Amino acid sequence: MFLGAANRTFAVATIPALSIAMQIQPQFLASGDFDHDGKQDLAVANYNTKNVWILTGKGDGTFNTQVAYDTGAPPGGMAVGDLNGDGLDDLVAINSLGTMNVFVQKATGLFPTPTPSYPCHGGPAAVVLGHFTPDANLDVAVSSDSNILVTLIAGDGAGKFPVTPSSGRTTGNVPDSMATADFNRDGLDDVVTGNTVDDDCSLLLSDGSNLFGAATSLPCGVSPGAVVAGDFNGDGLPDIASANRSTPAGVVILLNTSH
Ligand SMILES: [Ca+2]
Ligand SMILES: [Ca+2]
Ligand SMILES: [Ca+2]
Ligand SMILES: [Ca+2]
Repeated sequence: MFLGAANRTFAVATIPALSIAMQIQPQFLASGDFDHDGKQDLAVANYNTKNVWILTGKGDGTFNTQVAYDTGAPPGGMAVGDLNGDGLDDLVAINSLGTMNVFVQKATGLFPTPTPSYPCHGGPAAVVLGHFTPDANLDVAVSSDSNILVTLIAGDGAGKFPVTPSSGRTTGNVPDSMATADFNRDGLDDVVTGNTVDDDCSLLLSDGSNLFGAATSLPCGVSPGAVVAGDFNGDGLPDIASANRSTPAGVVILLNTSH
């Protein structure tokens, strides 16, 4: 772990439990305040042991002993947001069974057990939270690298996902990474996937239903293994950057021209 310092160098610290427990195969990390004490905590998705660890932060760069939550299947990507509007960070974790585990923070901190799970189709690759439908509730989008699609899972504003998601929208092959922003500035968040086999990105605009609109292919280099959204030219419109892991390797910037 690297601690930020005023001179922008970093001091290296390692969480011993993570460095010695190799058999747990940590697959993904997310941060949030999961016990609402004002100190940042870590969530660790452990692929081999099929659980998520929560390490509550002490506020000095060290962490308390983990609390483990079973996920029933090897977890992969995670995302943090406030699913029920109570101001407390919640967590979703997708797993290899094609479901997502939902962690809604209790008033007393941390999460109830067992963790409820909801279907999200196929072998999920990436997950993001956003306002994809025209209500105030936070929703989930999951990309599947086995089914080559993105699924929209509408939240009910109480931390539940009662509507079985539609079969999803086809993307380019294989949507290993995903990012979200309101790319067309219509008030609904949209998603973009990085497709490592088709060498493109898929832009899926929210159309106000419980399904994204059909994907548009964007040229974003060769084998884009990661994609992020951000306003890189300061015009107020979210742009896209992708990291390309095949020759020619590099980062491609797609500036948003939808004024
Ligand atoms: Ca905390
Ligand atoms: Ca919450
Ligand atoms: Ca939009
Ligand atoms: Ca821009």
